[in-house]
Amino acid sequence: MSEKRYVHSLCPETNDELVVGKRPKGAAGPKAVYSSGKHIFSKMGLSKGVQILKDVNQKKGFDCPGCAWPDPEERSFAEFCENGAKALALEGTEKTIPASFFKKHSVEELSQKSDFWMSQQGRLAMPLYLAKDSSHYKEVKWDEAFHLIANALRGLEPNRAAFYTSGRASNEAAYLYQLFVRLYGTNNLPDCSNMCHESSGVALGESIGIGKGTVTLEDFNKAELILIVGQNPGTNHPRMLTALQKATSEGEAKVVSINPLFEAGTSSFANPQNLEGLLGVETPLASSHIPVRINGDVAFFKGVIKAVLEKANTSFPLDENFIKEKTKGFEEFKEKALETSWDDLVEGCGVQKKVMEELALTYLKSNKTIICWAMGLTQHENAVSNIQEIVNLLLLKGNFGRPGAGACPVRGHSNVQGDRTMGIHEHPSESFLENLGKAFNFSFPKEPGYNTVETIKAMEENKIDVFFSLGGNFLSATPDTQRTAKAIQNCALTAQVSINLNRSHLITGKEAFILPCLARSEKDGIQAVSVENSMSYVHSSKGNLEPISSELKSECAIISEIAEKTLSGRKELPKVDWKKLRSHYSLIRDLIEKSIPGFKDYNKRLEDGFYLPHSVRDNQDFNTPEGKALFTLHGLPELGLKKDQYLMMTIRTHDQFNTTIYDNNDRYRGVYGQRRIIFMNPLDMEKEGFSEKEKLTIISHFKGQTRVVKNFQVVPYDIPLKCTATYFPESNELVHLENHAKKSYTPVSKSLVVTLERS
Ligand SMILES: Nc1nc2c(c(=O)[nH]1)N[C@H]1C(S)=C(S)[C@@H](COP(=O)(O)OP(=O)(O)OC[C@H]3O[C@@H](n4cnc5c(=O)[nH]c(N)nc54)[C@H](O)[C@@H]3O)O[C@H]1N2
Ligand SMILES: Nc1nc2c(c(=O)[nH]1)N[C@H]1C(S)=C(S)[C@@H](COP(=O)(O)OP(=O)(O)OC[C@H]3O[C@@H](n4cnc5c(=O)[nH]c(N)nc54)[C@H](O)[C@@H]3O)O[C@H]1N2
Ligand SMILES: [Mo]
Repeated sequence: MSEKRYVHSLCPETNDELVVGKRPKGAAGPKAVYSSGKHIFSKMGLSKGVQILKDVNQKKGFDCPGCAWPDPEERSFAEFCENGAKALALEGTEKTIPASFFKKHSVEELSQKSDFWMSQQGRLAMPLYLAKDSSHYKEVKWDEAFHLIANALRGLEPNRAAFYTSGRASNEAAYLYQLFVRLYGTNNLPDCSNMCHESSGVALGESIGIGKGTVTLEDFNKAELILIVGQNPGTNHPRMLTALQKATSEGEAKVVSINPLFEAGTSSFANPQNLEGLLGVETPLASSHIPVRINGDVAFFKGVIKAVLEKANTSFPLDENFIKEKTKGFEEFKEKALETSWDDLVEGCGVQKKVMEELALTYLKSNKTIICWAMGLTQHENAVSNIQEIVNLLLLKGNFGRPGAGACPVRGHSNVQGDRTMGIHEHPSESFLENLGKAFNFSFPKEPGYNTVETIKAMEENKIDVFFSLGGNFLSATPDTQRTAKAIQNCALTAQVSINLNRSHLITGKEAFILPCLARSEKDGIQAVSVENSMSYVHSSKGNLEPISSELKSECAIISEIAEKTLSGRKELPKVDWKKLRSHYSLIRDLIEKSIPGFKDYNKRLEDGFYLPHSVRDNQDFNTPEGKALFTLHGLPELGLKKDQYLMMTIRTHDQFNTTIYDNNDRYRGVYGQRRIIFMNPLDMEKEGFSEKEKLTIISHFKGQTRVVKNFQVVPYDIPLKCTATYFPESNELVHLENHAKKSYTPVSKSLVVTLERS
């Protein structure tokens, strides 16, 4: 094996100049419209650009490949946002990567390029193969690729293969994939959810008996109070701002943001879907902002709960009836909550007692409260506690299964929730396997498989030979990049279904494949697929653009061909007509209907769309073992920062979708030209003697071990003392693999303990 091929850069530095500018007061407005247009029309020309924007998120069109925020019943003519436009521009680009590109550039050479450069190269247009010991990818025929992958799988004990999914796969693709993997004989189905909202699923599952959010979009118009916790909607769910604007201007909702940063989107918003917004007239959104310190949320919500319990009275009571009829554990919960000392709570969250008391009063006065959250809560060691404290607070006033109230984990990838419903889960529930088993009259494997963190460890221990990836960018999205890179290289074969080039194509097993697929916005013959949004609403999605290359296959076609070749001749397995399924997705939906509850008349109901049944939302039924919603008890997380240590969160800029980098700017935070930066409070900078733009080495500490990255430029920022922030994925090298949330195994990418030195 040529050692050289395996010396790679994992996140190369660039020499681009960092410019620190002014931060805008609010989000969207004319600049967002300009930016959308720039991305779309420069990459795909006017007529294709208009075509793509006309159909995105429309009823007969296709689902935006960006985030999982739902579409309103009444659609605007332009039902997309600036960042959706960037995602569309990337998949709708006219540029493809020719075979000559891979002849010219070796894998080693490509790995020296930045993520931004990679995303600018255009769409992958033909299947590619990196043979053992070779330095360059070369074009390969689909049949040969399928044959080689199937052969590698056929020779294996099934648990020596792992099958990753990123949350963009459609319901049909995800269902076929999990069916194939389980027939093959394993539950090794790690997915991006493991790094994302897994903590929400675990927490809600335990507390209220269902791992999904309990509100619909209509609830936002009825709510009296909406808390936005650990989430940056202006960048990551921009269409949520329209819902918040409606809730505050047409409804009566008060919006409170709880975040170390006062993000532009939550402060105010100029809705580009109406004339005032286009001209830049802003609606203030959050009535107040509470700058909690990083990972201060358990302490903060415990404080609010304590004050709610102390201040509840006959004018503003708890929902005693709900507590009595529908919950368990209240008495002990109340006793413990009242015992915690205010000093510990204030120290734990960095917020004054008075502020927690004020929010408690506002909460008591509101009859309908929604609490929203995202990665600011799910990516901590105590992430499950964070979310369960939110549930505790909601339970006190019976904010479940009522209009205008509930829990709203705001999902990331556009179909990440649907993929889970389809069975993309390394630890499927008994009832899921039972239903699948009945549909196929077969006993599927029960032994839990590897989640994302466990997959990397298994690779490290040489327990995985074949790694298959349905979308995503496993290397760059996962923690401990150096270690993960070595682990991946232990595999004999890696294969990825992708639409554009990314770093996981460059850090591979001994043999590797890139299998290019159709994007959401492209025509897949006459077939439509379906997706489920963040609020359990299932609807169809049908691309309208001509595919960029005739060589592309749909995800369903790729999966079913590999399944067919891998499983052929295994007489003990139930018969599945893979060929027929790939030419008629309606038949896949028939199978889904047969094996997953809630999909009755799936094909018929698809065009209009439908909500999946939801025990809590529909009937206030809590399917926990006790049959009630549970009040849960949580200690305060250890603070334990040494004098020279800081907490660091890794967050997204305004110009990226996870590991896909659209540009090097973060307009809403006033940062331009460079991504290798660290935000710091000016008082902390002064204490350390750091000046603006100075280059720092960041050292993370976990259980006596360290990880180091260099040359991150300091940007002074309005962030709580002792808190810092860097961008993902540049700082993933700092996240120790074993540093993950309790119970959910979600990597702790939001509260790293770091020390800082001059580079
Ligand atoms: N344009 C665009 N859209 C996206 C994505 C994208 O990358 N780009 N990614 C998609 C995906 S997969 C996901 S999961 C979502 C992610 O959506 P977000 O969760 O909004 O993404 P992050 O940038 O990780 O932002 C986390 C927010 O939490 C705050 N925060 C961090 N630590 C804490 C804490 O301890 N407590 C509190 N209260 N707040 C904290 C940060 O300041 C930041 O505002 O967005 C989805 N949508
Ligand atoms: N430090 C740190 N790490 C994090 C996070 C963080 O906040 N901080 N966030 C975590 C979160 S929330 C998530 S969800 C993960 C994301 O993890 P992933 O989902 O694995 O990563 P993405 O960057 O979204 O994947 C991008 C790639 O998907 C492929 N792709 C795009 N569209 C399609 C399509 O339609 N079909 C197929 N087959 N492929 C497609 C493209 O080739 C693109 O390069 O990262 C996690 N990692
Ligand atoms: Mo995510």
